[in-house]
Amino acid sequence: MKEPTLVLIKPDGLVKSLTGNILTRLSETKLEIVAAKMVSVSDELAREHYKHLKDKPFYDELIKYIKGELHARRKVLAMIYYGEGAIEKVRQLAGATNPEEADSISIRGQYGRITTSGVYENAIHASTNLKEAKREIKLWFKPDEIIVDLYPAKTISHEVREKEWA
Ligand code: DAT
Ligand code: MG
Repeated sequence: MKEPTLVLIKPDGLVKSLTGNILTRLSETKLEIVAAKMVSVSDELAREHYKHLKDKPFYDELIKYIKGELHARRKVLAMIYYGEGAIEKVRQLAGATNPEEADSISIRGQYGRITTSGVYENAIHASTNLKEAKREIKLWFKPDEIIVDLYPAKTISHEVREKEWA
C-alpha cells in the first residue's frame, strides 16, 4: 500500500542552502513528491505541529526554531512524499532526532547540529507513523494542493477573499 509522509526542510536547512542536497538524498528513496510549497510558519501552525511536545523544557525554543526566528528566515519547505513504505524510508534517511546520535551518513548526521542553547537543529522533519502523517498533512496542506487523493475531502462553496494578479 502506498502511504504519504510529511517532510519539512527546516529553517536551518534553508539558511545553509541544503535544499538541493537534501532533495537529492530523498530521491534515493524513489518516492514521488505529490505536494510542495514554501510556508511562512505562523505561531499557531508551529504550536499545533509540535503540540505533543508542549510540556518539554525545549518547547519554546523549538517553536522559535521552526518559525525561523533563530535563523532570520521565516520559512520552511513543506512537501509530501508518497509511495510504498514512505514513512520508514524517509525516517531512515533522516536519521535519529538527536543529530549527534544520528548515523553519520543520514541527513541529520550530515547536516544537523546542537546549538549551545541546546536546540537540535536537525534540518528536516519527517512523520513517524500513518496517524501522525495524516494529522500533519491535514495541518500543512489543503486537499487541492496535493495531486493525489489521500484522505476524504468535501467541496464547499463560500465567499473567498484572495489576492489576484493586479
Ligand atoms: P523527530 O523530529 O525525530 O520526530 P520529535 O518529534 O520527538 O523528534 O521532536 C521534534 C523535534 O523537537 C526534533 O526534531 C528536535 C526537537 N527535540 C526533540 N527532542 C529534543 C531534545 N531532547 N532537546 C532539544 N530538542 C529536541
Ligand atoms: Mg516527530
